[in-house]
Amino acid sequence: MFASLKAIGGSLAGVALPLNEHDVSIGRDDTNRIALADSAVSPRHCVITCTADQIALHDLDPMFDRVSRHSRFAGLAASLGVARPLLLQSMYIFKQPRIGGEIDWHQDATFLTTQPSSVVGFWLALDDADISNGCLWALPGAHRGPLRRRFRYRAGELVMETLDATPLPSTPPVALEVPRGSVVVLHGLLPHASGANRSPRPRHAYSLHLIDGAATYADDNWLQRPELPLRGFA
Ligand SMILES: O=C(O)CCC(=O)C(=O)O
Repeated sequence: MFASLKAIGGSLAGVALPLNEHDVSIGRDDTNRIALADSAVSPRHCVITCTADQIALHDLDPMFDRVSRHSRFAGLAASLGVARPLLLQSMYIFKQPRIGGEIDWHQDATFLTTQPSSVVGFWLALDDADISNGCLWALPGAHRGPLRRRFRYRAGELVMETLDATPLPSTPPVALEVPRGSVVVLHGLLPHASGANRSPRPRHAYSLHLIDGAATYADDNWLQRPELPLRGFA
């Protein structure tokens, strides 16, 4: 199992989120089962995602397909004015009791760039999320600022490129404490982060990122889906 996790982690190193070096990205193993790491393997937290050629839970797994294409998510996207929603990327995030690590401040558009920017995150709390088990944090109003970084291919290499060195505003961050079953909607330019899970309780979440098909998807984004065309909510 560890070998296949390493292989998957290698192919995804740091792509889905700004993972710390101890975090483990996991996906489908050699036999196409979802591969899970336990705390012996992952000292921090675990993210289930898919290998580069098996991109998204919502397009690969019937249960995640059903949840992701629920009419309430479709209605939410419509109410946000997303003209032609395309479900781009999804992941199941485990923040395990006491060992779940923090996720640094980032903007989702760093990883999923379109012109104009259109990425929206739907973050579904599968457990009550609070400060003690590593809830999300956000900087209110900071989505009005620039996109600061891009994680993209340059000359065949994945690089983190600084676009705008404007520091994050000094506004106090707000903890997005939510009960299980809540959806947090994340604007693609909103700087957000999450804390470590120092509690005895898990903090699981399902995160789905969509873009507007009316925008142009960058051809140097880390995530390209040539063999798995993007679909909307239908
Ligand atoms: O669940 C987390 O801890 C972070 C999730 C996140 O940053 C995202 O879904 O964009």
